[in-house]
This record gives sequence, structure tokens and C-alpha cells, in this order.
Amino acid sequence: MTALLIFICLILITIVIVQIGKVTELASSIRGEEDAQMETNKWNGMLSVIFMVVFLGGCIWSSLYYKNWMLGFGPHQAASEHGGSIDFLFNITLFFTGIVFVITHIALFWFAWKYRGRRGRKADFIAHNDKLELVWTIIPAVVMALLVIGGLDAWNEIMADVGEDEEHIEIEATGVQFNWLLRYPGEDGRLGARNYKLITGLNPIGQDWTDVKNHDDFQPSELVLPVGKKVRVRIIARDVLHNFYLPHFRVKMDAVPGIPTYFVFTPTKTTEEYRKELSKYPEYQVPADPEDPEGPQKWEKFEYELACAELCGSGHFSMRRIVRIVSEEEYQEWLKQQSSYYLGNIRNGDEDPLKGRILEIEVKARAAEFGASLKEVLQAEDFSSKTLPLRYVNYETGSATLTADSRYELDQLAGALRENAALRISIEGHTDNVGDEAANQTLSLQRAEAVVQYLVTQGIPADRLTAEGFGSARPLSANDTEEGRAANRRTEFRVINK
Ligand SMILES: [Cu+2]
Repeated sequence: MTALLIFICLILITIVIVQIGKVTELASSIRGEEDAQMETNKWNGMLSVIFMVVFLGGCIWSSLYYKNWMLGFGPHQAASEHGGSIDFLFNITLFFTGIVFVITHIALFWFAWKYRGRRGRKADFIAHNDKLELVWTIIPAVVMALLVIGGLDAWNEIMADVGEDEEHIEIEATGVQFNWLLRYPGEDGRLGARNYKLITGLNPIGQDWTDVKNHDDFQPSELVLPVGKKVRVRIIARDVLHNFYLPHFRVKMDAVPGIPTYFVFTPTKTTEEYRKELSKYPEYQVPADPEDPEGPQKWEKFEYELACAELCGSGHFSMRRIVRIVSEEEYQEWLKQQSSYYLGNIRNGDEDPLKGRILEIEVKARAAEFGASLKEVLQAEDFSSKTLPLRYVNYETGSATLTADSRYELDQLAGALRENAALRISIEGHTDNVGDEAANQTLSLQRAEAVVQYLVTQGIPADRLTAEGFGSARPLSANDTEEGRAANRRTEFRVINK
């Protein structure tokens, strides 16, 4: 608003000057040419000085008025390790160009007044002056060189890539009209391969599902990072130019289709800490929602943000994302809540090239699940009444032959038996009620025996294992639905002794 007023004033002053010029031109035809010319010179000189005072006064006033909006001043502090050096470079450049700006403008307008044309005065003619040329070439050259060298130095430092073994988090941001697709590496700490040819509606960044590194990658809707940890962001675009912009961290890098770029930065202040700093400034001590004066203040509602800084199309504005900087503990907590994109959206669907195969990540999850429930049973007082399902032990249809993928859970069980040398268990087979009961009884026993047999081949003494078959005598649920029957066809084990 104020800037607009100043602009309007400047335009009005210019119009007045032009009008006065026209009036004096008219007057010159009435009075003598030379008299009129002198009069014009005087007026132009005087107006130049007035303009200079108003203009420079306006500049100084507005820079003081907006000083809190400068990088590194007031509430506009950098929240990353390298941010300070960027702010310093901006401000030092502004400082030197500011000095030159003020001096040249004073000289320009003051000289226009001082050396205006007057009767009997003749202009000096200087053909050449080595000293003057040297001064006004060397001084700007030295200042420029210092600024450029300082800038390059800071840039090289900021763009230094992470070392091979350096601890860091690597994430990926893909710009797409109009969204940022964020990807985190999951537990293995490594992002999986991608290929634009694999992009589909379900696979928005073209992840290659045959690469196991992709299996635990997840795509969160907000950018959450721990404070004080180096972050390397892989930046790329899927359609047009975008720009990955984290203003508070002084991070800004083009996202270019086909050319991956990157940025490394270390956040230094959590969202909470930054809010606390903002709470000291009056401009943040106002209600966040003007309609609700009693509600939370602006600083309480502050969030870091990720924006697109390239005008990439009509939905450009919607590329804003919230960025949360949290403590290491909170970050680990958040990581636990995230789930693999592959397992949630692709696994065993039409686009899964690994359909029907057991994956390492699933084996791990099952092992963790099994370990937790076994521990619970072993710690229980009345352990002998507890049975544990062998959820992933399966047989070929109608037979007692174990399927190949059953071994993962059985290996886990064998491991537990090895660890607890006193542990004795009973393997119990159950079926649904379809078919002949006597046959079911036999089959359930044979299946339990197959499990015992497998455990024996794993080195578990046979006298620690018992096999029992119950046929359909102990259903878990009603046998009148397919789900019910599936739940009833099961193998369990019971702890006899520990
Ligand atoms: Cu964009």
C-alpha cells in the first residue's frame, strides 16, 4: 500500500515537471529565447533537487519500514545450517549496491542543479582522464569480484554433496502438475529404482517393483524431517519445470523433467522452536483468524512450507505442502506410522510383477509378528492353555505336503525351539467340515505330522514335539461361509512345557 502511494507520488511529480516544461516552452516564444532557456534550466535544476530529496527520502523510509522483511532480520530468520550464509550474501550485496545507489543519485540530481546552463558559463571539455577511468573501473571491479567469489564459495559449500559414508536422510520430491510427490526410503534407508516408462495411475513416479529397495518406500502427504540431520533431496519433475522451494530453509532448486537435481540441507530449528521465536514479534501476536479474535495467535499457527517457485500452470498454488521439523524421537514415531506404498497399493494386484511370491519385507513382518506373540505366550502364567496359530503354514490342496512358503514361519518356530531348550510343544491340525469327517481327521493329523517332520529336519529332537489331528471338531468360527471355513482350516501349536 505504502509502496503504491510512493509510486503514485513519483508519477504526479513527473507529470508536473512535463507540464512546467510545456509552459516554459510557450513562454519562450513570447519572451526572448535565451531568457526563457535560463529560466527553464533553473526550474529543471530545482525540480531535480526536490525530486532527489523526495525520492531518496522515500527509499530510506521504505527500507526502514520494511526492514523486518529482509532475510535474516526480525522474524525472517533462516532455519537451516547454510541459511545464514545466504542471508549474509544477500545483505552484503544490498549494502554495497545501496551505497552506490545513494551516491550516484545524489550526484545525478545535485549536478543537474549545480551545473545547470547559465549565461556566460561554458562547459569544460575533458577528452580523457586516466586516473578517473582507473578509479571508476577498479573500485567496482574489486567489489564485484569479492561479492562473486563470496557467492561462489557459499554456493560450493551449500552444493557439496553428502559423502559416501556420511549419515544423512535421502528423500525424493517429484514435481507434477499440480502436486509434489514425496518419497521416503523406508527402513532400508535407500530409495528404489524408477523409470518413467513404468508410470501408471497407480504408480505415479514409475517405481520399479522388481527392485526390493522400492518395497518399503513410502509416499507421505507432508514433509516431516528431524532437526539437526543432513537431508539430501532428489528433485525431479514429471511434466514441466517446477521449483522445489523451502523458503525458511533457504532451499530453492529447479525440478527439471529428465534431469535429476539435488539439494543438501540441515534443518536447525523445529517447528515448535521457530514458533516460539516468532511469538516475540508484534506482527505474529495477532489472531491467526481475524474473525476469531479470541482464537490462537498467528505464531501458534505457523507452519514451515514447501512451495513450487516456478509458475507451472493454473493449479500452481496448490503445490503448497506443510513441512514439519521435529525432534529425532518424534521423527522415529512418525516413521513407524508410515506404511509402504507398494504393500498398500500394488502388492498382489494386477500391476505387481512379484504376485504370488513371498517377499523379504513380508517375511520380516511375519517374523516380528510371530516373535511378539510367542514371547507373550512364554511369559504368560498359564501358558499351557494358550495356543498360537501358524498363520502362514499352508499345504497343497487336499494333501499334507507343505507349500514352499510355509518354511519361513516354521524356521522361525525352529529357532524359538532352539533358543528355549526346555520348550516342548504340540502341533495341532484342524480342518473345516467339508467332506468325510474320518478323512478330515486323518488329513489334520497328517498335516500336523508334516510340520513335526519339518521341525525334525531342522534339528529339533522329535521327543520335544507331538502331533495331533482334530479334524473339524474344534472350529474357530461357523462353517457356513468361505471365510469361516478358511479360518477353521489351520495349524496351531500349544506350549506343553517351557
Ligand atoms: Cu509447480
